[in-house]
Amino acid sequence: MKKASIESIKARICYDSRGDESIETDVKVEGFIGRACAPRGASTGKYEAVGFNPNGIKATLELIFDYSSKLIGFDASNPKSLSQLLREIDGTKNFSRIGGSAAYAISVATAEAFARAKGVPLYKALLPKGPYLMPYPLGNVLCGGKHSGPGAPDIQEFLVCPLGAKSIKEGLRANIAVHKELRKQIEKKDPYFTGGKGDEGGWAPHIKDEEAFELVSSSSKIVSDSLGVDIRLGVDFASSSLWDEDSKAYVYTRWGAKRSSGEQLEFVMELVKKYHLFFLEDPFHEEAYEEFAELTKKLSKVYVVGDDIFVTNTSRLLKGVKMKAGNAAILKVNQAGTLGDAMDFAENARKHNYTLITSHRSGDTSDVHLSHIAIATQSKMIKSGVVGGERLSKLNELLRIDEELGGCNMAKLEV
Ligand code: 2PG
Ligand code: MG
Repeated sequence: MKKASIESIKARICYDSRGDESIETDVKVEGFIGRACAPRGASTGKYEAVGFNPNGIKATLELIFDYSSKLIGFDASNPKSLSQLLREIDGTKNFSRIGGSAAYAISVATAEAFARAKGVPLYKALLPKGPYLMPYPLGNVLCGGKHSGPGAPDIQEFLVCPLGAKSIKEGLRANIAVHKELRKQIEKKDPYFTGGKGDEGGWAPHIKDEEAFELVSSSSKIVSDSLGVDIRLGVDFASSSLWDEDSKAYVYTRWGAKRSSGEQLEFVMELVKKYHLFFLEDPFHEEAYEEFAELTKKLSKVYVVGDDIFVTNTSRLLKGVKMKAGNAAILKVNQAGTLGDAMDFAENARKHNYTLITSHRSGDTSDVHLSHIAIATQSKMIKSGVVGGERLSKLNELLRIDEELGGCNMAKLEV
């Protein structure tokens, strides 16, 4: 697509779904404004881009103003060259001066402004020739770990995915139905359940992990049978949050269990068998390449997914490729910092046959870019919760894209 340059950049402080401060930018390209507000994680990886300037969000804002003079006039058509320029200006590896939130907001807003200037949707501006396939919605129905209070399970996310869905409409309907059915099941166990939810909109009941597996599994089965759509279970262990370096063990405080790496591997294998899990995110902590490789070798037709271990960083992914650690990767633009870097990560993941899953953050905004990025990176799944305004904004956007494309085929999964 023909070049177009950045005309202005404006930044402000906005709030994310947890009520935490975030950076939003308006970028103007050929008179068209693109706007993006950065999301923020709670279970962040050690190697992610740094969120803000160490002196805080105000210092971050001032730096955006500072950097703008070097960005104005720059070509907005190519996220990768913009990313390179931002890195050069920042002079750091992980955006520790300007902050990853600013890098995110500038790069995503620029891409949106460019798409608007060209009169095409963002996914088409990023992937002009297609093919366009719908990612399967992977939805958090029950929250634990760092996304909920101390009474909820240790495991961070109990996920469902409608693998049998033939369209995004059918898929979203199935996930929402599981979320509703699960509430009924929880209330049967606990008549005083307050309806409390975790950060990503999944229920956050006062139950143990084993019970959570049973309830999510039975709810999915009920919905699967009634809608005639195969629904499978997945888990984000967010193991870096459970790992205790001193005792070299995964500590499940609420469960009352401590598992060595070997025991964790056995535990994960048992869960796969018992609940027919198809998706295992961060089953080990962020340095555990060898354990990831061992588990990947032992399983077939299961996604062993790296989030905190790869942090949307191409060189960390390539180390995984070399060691055969995992077979799938989470893509979070703000982990990388810029959209250009995240797209480079996506290309490498596809090249090495790692299945891509584009993901929200636990603290998110009502922006809809995630859906476009998932399609443009040819992600097979999109992890974006099930309910809640900041989750549904993205899922509803998929419905609009589906309509615009005249009904879009679902991506192909290998499970
Ligand atoms: C994760 C994410 C999103 P956070 O661990 O995958 O679900 O959580 O944004 O808190 O890192
Ligand atoms: Mg994760």
